[in-house]
Amino acid sequence: MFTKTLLVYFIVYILSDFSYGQRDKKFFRTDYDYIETTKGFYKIHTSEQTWAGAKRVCALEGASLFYAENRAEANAVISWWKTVQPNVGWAFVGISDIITEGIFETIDGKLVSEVYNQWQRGEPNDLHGDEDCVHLKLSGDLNDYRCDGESYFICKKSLASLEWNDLCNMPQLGYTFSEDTGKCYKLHTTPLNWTEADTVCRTEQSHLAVINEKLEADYLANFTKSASRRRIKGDYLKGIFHAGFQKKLYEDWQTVRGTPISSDASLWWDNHLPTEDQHKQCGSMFYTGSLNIVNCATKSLFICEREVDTETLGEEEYYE
Ligand SMILES: *[C@@H]1O[C@H](CO)[C@@H](O)[C@H](O)[C@H]1NC(C)=O
Ligand SMILES: *[C@@H]1O[C@H](CO)[C@@H](O)[C@H](O)[C@H]1NC(C)=O
Ligand SMILES: [Ca+2]
Ligand SMILES: [Ca+2]
Repeated sequence: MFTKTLLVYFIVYILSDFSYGQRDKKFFRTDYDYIETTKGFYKIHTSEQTWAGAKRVCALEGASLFYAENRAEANAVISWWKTVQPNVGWAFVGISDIITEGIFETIDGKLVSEVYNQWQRGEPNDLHGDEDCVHLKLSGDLNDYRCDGESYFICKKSLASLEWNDLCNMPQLGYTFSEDTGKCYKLHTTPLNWTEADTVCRTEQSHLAVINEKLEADYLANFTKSASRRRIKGDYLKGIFHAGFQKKLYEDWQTVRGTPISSDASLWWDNHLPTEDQHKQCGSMFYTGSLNIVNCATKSLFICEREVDTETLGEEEYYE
């Protein structure tokens, strides 16, 4: 027993050294479960979204809105669902007849007749002429439902489609490792307000960039240079990038990691630490790298940051 445990540890050690983040680890994200029989990772979201919102959240997570390819996958997912979220009765799946009424298609353009399609009796009924998005019920039946209704939903990532950003130890390939800071960054070029930007970074398992040293500010000023020059069109505040600090009600300025902001005045625009201003409660970085504060409703580009987590996850797979 003792030697067996040692052996397992040894194997895990070897594997984490040599197949760090590889597909054979069967690891995608800590919030997804892997089902061996379907070779896929799944997550049931229990915060409700419209169908379009659900599709977007899955995409931000690096996955896509789930639909079952066949009955075997439907059965496997439903039995997993019964163990993890038995109180969730139905969830949006990636099938709709938004494009042509009555022609249900998957989000990647397959006809519903080519995939799992067990409709509930009497469905799809396009109730009130207003049901174009599909729910999978825990019973295994499909039903068409309003796209703007909010529901739980299931995201899926197939093992075959899993790619890995080795330097950043994450599935998102859009993150760049910086040798200067030892962290990974992604510049988002779709302008959003601070709150939305914060959510987008978290969904990607990162956070808005926390800048508390000159080296990092300099690196990021250079990192964002191309975007500053490219003049991305749209109605947003140019020349700044949302960054990871804010002033919450009754609290001091702090980073999104809950730590104090840097008190080194030379990091701040005009050598001023942020002050009380009820209209400016969110953090940003000026294109030169100096820190600044803005109204949280301001739309701008933003930088997500990820600390590289070298503790590889998903090792429990090997204990079976
Ligand atoms: C600035 O960024 C470019 C490309 O991203 C890189 O090649 C260059 O070395 C960087 N310069 C500095 C001073 O970091
Ligand atoms: C940010 O945008 C979202 C969606 O448009 C909106 O609901 C939210 O109130 C905005 N937040 C701020 C602080 O303006
Ligand atoms: Ca319809
Ligand atoms: Ca219906």
